[in-house]
Amino acid sequence: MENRCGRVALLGPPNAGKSTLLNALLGQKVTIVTPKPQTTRTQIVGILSEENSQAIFLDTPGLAQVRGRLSKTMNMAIWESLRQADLLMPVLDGQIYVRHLEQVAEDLGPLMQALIEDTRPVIIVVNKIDLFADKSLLLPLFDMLHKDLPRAELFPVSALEKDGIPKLRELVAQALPIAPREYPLDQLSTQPERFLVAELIREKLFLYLHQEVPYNLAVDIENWEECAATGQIVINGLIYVTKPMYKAMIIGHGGSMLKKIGSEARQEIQTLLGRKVHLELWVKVRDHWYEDPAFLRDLGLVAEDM
Ligand SMILES: Nc1nc2c(ncn2[C@@H]2O[C@H](COP(=O)(O)OP(=O)(O)OP(=O)(O)O)[C@@H](O)[C@H]2O)c(=O)[nH]1
Ligand SMILES: [Mg+2]
Repeated sequence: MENRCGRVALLGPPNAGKSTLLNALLGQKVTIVTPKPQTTRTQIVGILSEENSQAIFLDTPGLAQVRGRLSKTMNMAIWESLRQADLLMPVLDGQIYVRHLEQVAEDLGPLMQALIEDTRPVIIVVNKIDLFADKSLLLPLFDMLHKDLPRAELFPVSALEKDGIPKLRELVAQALPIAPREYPLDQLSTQPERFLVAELIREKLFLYLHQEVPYNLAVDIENWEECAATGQIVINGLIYVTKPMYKAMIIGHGGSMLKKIGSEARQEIQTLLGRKVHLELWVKVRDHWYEDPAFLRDLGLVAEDM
């Protein structure tokens, strides 16, 4: 049997479950997930290798408006992923559109237009079907999507409950072009481990901080060392914020917030690395960090070829 290999762009509105879906497809966490929109900030690569296929998934930021240069690089990550893809995979939050069909055009207009003008294969994933019992509610949405884009496959899943995931893996593999594998069988991502560690810290910050605070912070790994005496990996993470007020909120009363975030992040980092980890977090004010292209590049928020 010939090998199939290609890039699959996960695209769609914020919070649709693109990152949850990618982790479910891979059976491992390569990208962070939170209930807040605009969690993903750049293109994240997740590689699914099977006996006769290799799907290179591109997770992307949600299609929406954010401010400044970070928003530019986020948008670039979306359109760049769209350009690179062999297979286009919009992900929609089914629960929203079964109730508000008219919102599809509002949220997805430009993306649907781009897909209509394109000839590449499309699988539209309608996610979060665990949230409603009556699956016939999906029919008007499916009808409309089919009318707009007859060549698209429509596929309902629950990424959270892994419902439909094995079948979706098969469908993706079949839609890829015939081509040799690009990455070794055991490679899961192209992002360095350091980046994923910073992301796991950011995930906990997103979970515990509210309003505008998560959107005004960035995480960088300053130092990463193996301690020969204890066998631990010592990691120093630096959390950048735009205002002293946010620094105080992240640290919390007597350091309690930062302690909780550090302890939860450390547990996940230990699972990822399979090693004992000593994690130290510091918070630093750096005004307008999101406007500094060199800094965004250092943080890994601008992909090499962007
Ligand atoms: N009930 C339910 N919730 C889901 C499902 N998939 C994702 N979620 C939840 O939806 C929220 C957003 O998930 P993400 O995977 O971060 O969404 P995203 O599309 O990557 O979001 P951005 O990165 O912000 O664009 C999280 O709270 C997930 O747990 C699903 O199938 N069912
Ligand atoms: Mg995401």
